[in-house]
Amino acid sequence: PFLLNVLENQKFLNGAVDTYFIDEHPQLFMFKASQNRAQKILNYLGQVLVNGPATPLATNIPPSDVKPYIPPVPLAVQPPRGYKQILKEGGPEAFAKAVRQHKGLLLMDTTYRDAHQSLLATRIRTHDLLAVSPYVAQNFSNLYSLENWGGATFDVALRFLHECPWERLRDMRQLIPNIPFQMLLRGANAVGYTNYPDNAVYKFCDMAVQCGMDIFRVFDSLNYLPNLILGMDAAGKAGGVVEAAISYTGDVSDPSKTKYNLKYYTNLADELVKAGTHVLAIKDMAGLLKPRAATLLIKAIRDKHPDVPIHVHTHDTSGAGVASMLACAEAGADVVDVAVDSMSGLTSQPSMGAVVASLHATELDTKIALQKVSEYSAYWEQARTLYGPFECTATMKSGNADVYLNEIPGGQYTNLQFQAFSLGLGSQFEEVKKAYREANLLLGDIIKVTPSSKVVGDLAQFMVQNKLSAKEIEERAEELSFPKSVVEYLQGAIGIPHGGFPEPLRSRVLKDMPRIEGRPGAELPPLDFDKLKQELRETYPDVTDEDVMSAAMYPQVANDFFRIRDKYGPVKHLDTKTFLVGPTVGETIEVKIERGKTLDIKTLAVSDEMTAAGEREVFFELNGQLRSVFIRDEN
Ligand code: 3PY
Ligand code: ZN
Repeated sequence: PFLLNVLENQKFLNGAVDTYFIDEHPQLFMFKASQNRAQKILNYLGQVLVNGPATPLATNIPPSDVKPYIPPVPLAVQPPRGYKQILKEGGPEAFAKAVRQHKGLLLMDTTYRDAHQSLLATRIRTHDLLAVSPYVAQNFSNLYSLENWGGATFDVALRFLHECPWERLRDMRQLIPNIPFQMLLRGANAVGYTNYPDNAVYKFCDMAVQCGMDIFRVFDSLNYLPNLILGMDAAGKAGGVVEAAISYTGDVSDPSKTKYNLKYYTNLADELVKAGTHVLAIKDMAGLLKPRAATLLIKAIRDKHPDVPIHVHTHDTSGAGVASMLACAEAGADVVDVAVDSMSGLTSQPSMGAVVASLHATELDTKIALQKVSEYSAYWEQARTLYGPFECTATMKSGNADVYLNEIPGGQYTNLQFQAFSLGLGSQFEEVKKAYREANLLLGDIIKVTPSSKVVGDLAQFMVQNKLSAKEIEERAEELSFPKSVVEYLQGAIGIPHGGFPEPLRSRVLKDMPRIEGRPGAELPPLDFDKLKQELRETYPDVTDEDVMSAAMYPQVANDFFRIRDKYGPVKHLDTKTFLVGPTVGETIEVKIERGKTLDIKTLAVSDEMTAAGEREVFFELNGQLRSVFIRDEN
């Protein structure tokens, strides 16, 4: 109909429009594509109606029926200037300087990444992130950054949400032009669980910057300097702000804990500053940094590095998160991480509203309006109910200070609790936590964060499942068949831990297996992206360079994603309840597949009868027209 309108348009027919009009508006000729997309979406809806959810649901809490209220924003008004503009105009050094000179406390909002990674198994969809993004741009222009990418989001977007993480990043960038975007880069592991060839890490960072990424928090799961430096160099060469992170474990306020003492941390800070980091991050992934330790640690680093911005990350697992972040601020940290109130607490970050209110009218005032935080929080309070199937509060009812004993990182804590409860054994989680502590000591008391935390977790589960004590593990190491991650860790596949590998455990487990000396990625041959692209194009002729990078990170997951995308189209446009559990018969949903193009889909019926081919017919009204799809009944 659009095309006909154009051909009837007198101005167009008179040639009063420039000759590039059609070239510049290819969408005028895209009927086939959008019909195709509509058909694919109907196939998806039919599939969920006939065969149930297309992504596994973890709890029996259903998604709610709410349409989260989005506080209005003035449409034609540009969002205020933010740190993104300072970064754009002056580059990373100027950005770091402005951050260091800022008088009050700056905040990073983790709501778009770590908060839901920790509370909702990373399942928040692009749809719900974008809905509130214009509000964030208008009202939170003085954030240091919005953490909205990396970590587990990349894998989960592809694997469970059937969306492209690169598209998510570009879409957010369009709506939030003024706040720096921040991602979590697992050093030489990029956004995966293993070391990648160096060229893959460099190219990954490059593409992230092209899609709108600004700040790279680079960590290594063993604080292994060569891995850290590789990630820092990749982020820096891509033009990003390098935020090298020291992963924190132990307790610097406890004199009996000597392995990770102040000296260890200040030495590492020296190395990272020497390597040229723009900002120094303390990554307290398990929430072990008590207020008194925070004061000691931040003061010690601040004294040695008066000019480098310090940014602190924590988790609120014990409940002491707000107190610790206030202590950091007072001791000289420039930025701390918070999540909006309704997405904060427990294994997530401490509450934004609590920090904002606590510092109001002090020298460290964040200059963020509590009223705005509350409106933003109200949105997420409702949106969160859509994710009932992944809600950690299905099992987690309170904070838990036992994290100081077991040192389990936030996201993993939630996962292990979920797993233990789903096994239905009352004491299982207590046993796993106890075993986790023992496994950590067996492995030499290591830094625990993705992927080293998985090594410790796997060993802990192995001990619980096989009823093995720490002593038995040591004594019977030669005959036991350890989890793959544990063996690879001991081989040196993710780097070298502080203080070296545990002996005699290592020799007993590995026997004459090969060992990797030094930085693991240095031994990997470069990844041939052209070849990978050609291979993918044989099955998926339209793959983009971004798709190729997804496949480099997660070969199997990306392939499954391409297949699902071919079959079901842009399911990211569906509202979350419909995406998870399908539409309700008799209900009409609106699916905006692009600007100005909305599908109105009414679900009419699913046939009771099956065809000879084992298919059911599902009937819809699509923009007023009757349509049906045939879906194979897999039940
Ligand atoms: C991740 O690697 O995803 C983390 O959040 C580590 O803390
Ligand atoms: Zn975290």
